[in-house]
Amino acid sequence: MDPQRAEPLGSAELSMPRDRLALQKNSVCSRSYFLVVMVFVHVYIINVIALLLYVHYNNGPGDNSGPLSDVTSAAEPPEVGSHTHPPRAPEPSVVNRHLHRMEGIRVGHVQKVQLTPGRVHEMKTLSLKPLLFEIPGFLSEEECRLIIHLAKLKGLQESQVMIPEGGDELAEQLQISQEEIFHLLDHNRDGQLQLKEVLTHSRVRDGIWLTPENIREVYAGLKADPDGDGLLSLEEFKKLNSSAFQHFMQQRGVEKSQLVRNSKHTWLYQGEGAHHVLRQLRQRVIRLTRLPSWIVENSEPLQVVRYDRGGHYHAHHDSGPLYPETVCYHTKLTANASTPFETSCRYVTVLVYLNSVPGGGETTFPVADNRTYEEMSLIQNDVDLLDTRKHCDKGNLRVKPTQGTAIFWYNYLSDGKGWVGDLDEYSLHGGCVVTQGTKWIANNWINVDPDFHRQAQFQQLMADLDSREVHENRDDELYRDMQAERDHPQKNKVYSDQDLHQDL
Ligand SMILES: [Ca+2]
Ligand SMILES: [Ca+2]
Repeated sequence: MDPQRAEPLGSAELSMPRDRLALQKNSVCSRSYFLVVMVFVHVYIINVIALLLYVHYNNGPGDNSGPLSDVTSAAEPPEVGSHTHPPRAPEPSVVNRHLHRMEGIRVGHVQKVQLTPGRVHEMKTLSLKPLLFEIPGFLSEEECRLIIHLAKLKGLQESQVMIPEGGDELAEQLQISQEEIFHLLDHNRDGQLQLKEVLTHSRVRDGIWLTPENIREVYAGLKADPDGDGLLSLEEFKKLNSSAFQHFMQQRGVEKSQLVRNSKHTWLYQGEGAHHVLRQLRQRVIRLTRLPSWIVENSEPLQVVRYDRGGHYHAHHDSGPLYPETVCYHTKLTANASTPFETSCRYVTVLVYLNSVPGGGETTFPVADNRTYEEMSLIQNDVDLLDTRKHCDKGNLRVKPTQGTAIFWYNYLSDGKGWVGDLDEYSLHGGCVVTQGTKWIANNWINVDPDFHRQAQFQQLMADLDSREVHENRDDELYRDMQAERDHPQKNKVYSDQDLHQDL
């Protein structure tokens, strides 16, 4: 393209020799001949330049403003396992830097979606904050049973192990004084620490889920609140060792029910060569979310979770907030920077219920479609909306586990330009305690770096690895290593998917 650009350049260049030729029409033949040759040379060079420009702009995204211009090759679909796939056409979403986002319309709205040949599914809007949908019959009974079977063959591990003490070291490293911690915790700045201010802090730090009763128990055990007003003053707080809480709880004995989550899980590879049901599930997720296959194919493997009776997962976000310094686990290798904040950048969660649970086990969205979101108001007196063992019934929305039903939601808002924006705090959710039977679910997370440039670099890296045929399961291994490191910093145990393939 771009004849407009090439043409003025060409005519300007050509005009000079033409004039000269006219002025020197009486010159000797050899000189005229020389000029004609020169004109030819000029035309030739201009043609070459025009051709180069044509090639450049045609291969390019057609817009050389901003970061798009140098991610052309990265934006090509990486063609995971391209040696066995038919070539895919470049997706417009790549070029336009636009991720599809469903319209919720209104709560209760039902839209029809075609996910499998010859069948139309119904997708119902459950909430707008977060944007949450329910799709009954997303998986068949047989597919659900098979995925459970594959997970059992692979073997499941505890989802949360006790986190060793280390809070003091961190505080020392950061050189934060007790007084500074006190002021950070004193959210309402009244010079006293209320129970909920202490609770919020404790959970983040050590993964033990403290209830208001636990806190009172710890206060009594450590004689931390001598005036007995249920509040910690700065003086009272200063006398407390910052790891005293955890010491106390551990000596007392922490049961699984007191952890943030109580379940077992495993990861199932979904890339090339995986079981056809797992491949189909991934394709169905692509059709459901309408996100580019090159993003979905390079996202985390399928996580299968089992909650036994008494199992739960207190309310949480699937991904973290985004600060300028935040890097995503999946693009960390390409980010080429050491930053203090890391998160999983799970743009979308697709959760499928693999069985119908006889009692409990609902997925709760405690603040769905709430008018406001405020972290501190999640705990009011003794009602803790985050507590899925005690207060699931007080949340705004609960989804009952029904075999084959999928729910999916966006953990991040849009940035207004078609890419990923801020964390949607309303996506807070948890697994209510299972009171009867066992609950099996499968999670597919779609990872997108909010930094478009880094996501593109990541895609390029994956495409390069693939073209070198480094390892057929390299993306899965990449994720598995990250996940293992995150879940079990001490053990870092990595399971082989080859075992699974051989078993099948
Ligand atoms: Ca306070
Ligand atoms: Ca007190």
